[in-house]
Amino acid sequence: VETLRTWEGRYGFPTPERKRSGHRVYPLSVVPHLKLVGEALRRGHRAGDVVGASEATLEALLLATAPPAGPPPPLPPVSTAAPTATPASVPIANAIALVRSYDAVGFGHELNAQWIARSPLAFLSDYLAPLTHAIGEGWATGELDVRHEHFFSARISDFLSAVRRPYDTRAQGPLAVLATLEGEAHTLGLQMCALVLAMSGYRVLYLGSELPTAQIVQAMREQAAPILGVSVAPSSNRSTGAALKKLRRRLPGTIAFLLGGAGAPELGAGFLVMRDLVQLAHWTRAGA
Ligand code: B12
Repeated sequence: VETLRTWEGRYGFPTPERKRSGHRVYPLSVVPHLKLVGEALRRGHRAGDVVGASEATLEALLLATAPPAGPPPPLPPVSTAAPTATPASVPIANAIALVRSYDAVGFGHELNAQWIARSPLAFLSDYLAPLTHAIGEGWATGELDVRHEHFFSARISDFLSAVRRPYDTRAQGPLAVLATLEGEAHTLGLQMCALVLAMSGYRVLYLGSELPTAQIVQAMREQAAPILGVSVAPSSNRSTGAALKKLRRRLPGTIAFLLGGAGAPELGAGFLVMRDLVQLAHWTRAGA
């Protein structure tokens, strides 16, 4: 009942009838609608996106995100403790075990559980970014191999695209073009950046990895985009700084050029280097 009251206050649904005493009474007719909301939440959609939605919208959403046919999958080994009481290392260790055993279904459940347990920004900053770095550590120490990293990267890339979709459909803000330069294959940081921008209402033109600078310039022109975001991993070489400066010179000075990723060089004026996603979120809130 507590939850229903919160939803009513926040999203205007469900609306109860009132007894003479003032107590709320929920009509039975609202139950099917509530079940649809419950199922959408169970599949990882956020309350803000589904609680106020009509039954028709929810049905369409559930159809689009239908789980594969067959018996329900076993529950993943998620800690039952309250999220705040769980040390960050526990969910990370869980996730690594699921990656190591290529348990796509279990890992999907774990990602959904972590997504629901935190705000989107906390999910990215406190869970997914440390998990991605832990995968890198495991890879470097030989505990994991590149096949595990590929499995992980593919799952995360799918997950980030899926959770971004509802924000993309509603976004009406300035357009941000996102890409990595030639030779740069790391895209997960860029996808995280795309999600933060979309959540803040920015439109995102996500162009992925290894894009020649001339192509980036052309896309920016065609779309009259005011923002460019480029991600640089620590494996990038020395020529990256020069390529970024060249790209900057080919763009109008009014364009906000965001640089992120652990290998992003400090290039001075003309670049906004963001060391983490919280910084990016602040930037978007400040109205860019
Ligand atoms: C996944 C991965 C890969 C995948 C990438 C798949 C994909 N689709 O992205 C593949 C297999 C392709 C790969 C390849 C390589 N990789 Co790699 N990779 C990783 C791993 C595990 C994750 C990388 C990642 O996504 N990090 C992104 C985020 C989580 O971290 P971040 O850079 O700190 O960014 C944060 C912020 O800056 C922000 N952000 C990021 N980008 C942007 C952009 C903007 C605009 C903004 C505002 C913010 C922002 O978001 C993040 C959240 O906090 C890392 C481990 C690690 N520690 O990162 C190794 C790692 C980066 N890779 C490494 C290496 C060596 C390589 C290879 C050279 C391996 C090889 N011998 O072939 C190649 C290079 C390929 C290339 N040409 O680029 C090393 C680099 C070491 C170094 N200092 O040189 C690392 C650190 C692994 C390790 N521990 O050894 N890799």
